Amino acid sequence: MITNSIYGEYAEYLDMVLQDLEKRFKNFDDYVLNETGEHGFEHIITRIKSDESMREKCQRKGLPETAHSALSELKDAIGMRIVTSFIDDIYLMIKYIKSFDNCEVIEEIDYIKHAKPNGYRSYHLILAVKTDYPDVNGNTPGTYYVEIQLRTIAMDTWASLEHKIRYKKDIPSQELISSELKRCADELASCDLSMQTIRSLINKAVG
Ligand code: 0O2
Repeated sequence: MITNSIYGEYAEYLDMVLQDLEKRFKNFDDYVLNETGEHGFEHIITRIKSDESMREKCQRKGLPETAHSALSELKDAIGMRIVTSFIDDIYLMIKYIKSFDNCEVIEEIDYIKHAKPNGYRSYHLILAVKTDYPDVNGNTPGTYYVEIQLRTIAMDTWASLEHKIRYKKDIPSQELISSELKRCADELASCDLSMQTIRSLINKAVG
């Protein structure tokens, strides 16, 4: 098959990997809901990195624009963002993800315990998923990589708004804006902690 996509003949497998994982998370949510009466997470957003963004990232990283760079050197062609209500839900999800039998967490960064200097908070994982499909290194079963970001609603709100305004160039008072953004991130983080505490108190009170 002739294709102009940077993902080449492997493009067709990316959605399948994503859908399989999404199904597992939905099953987990049903299980948690059944056990606790509460959802395991709020919602999931998925994306395959666009051809244009992946080519731009290859250029930025000094890599050739090939399927090998996109699917083996770089590991975020397939992306999932899991948004939870509370901080504890994030760590419960991570425990669940680590229990998958055909997946291995090969990288993890806790930007919640160690926020970025600008205030960004989220938990990032790179998952190596063993699949039934061929991969770009000539293996069948092949390995596909998935970047998973886990955040609370508050962290997601901040990241979405910051992402929207970050790309506006020539902003006056850049320093003031950065410090205000950081202040907002810290206030939201403090709310997350308070909401977590309130939830724990309620759960303890009702048994
Ligand atoms: P998209 O479309 O969201 O994937 P790099 O990927 O090289 O730029 P690195 O070090 O590999 O960076 O990964 P990093 O910084 O740990 O995480 C990359 C992704 O996390 C970003 O993807 C964002 O989704 C999110 N992210 C990281 N830092 C910030 C931040 O300060 N603000 C916001 N809003 N999001 C952030 P991309 O590349 O933006 O694209």
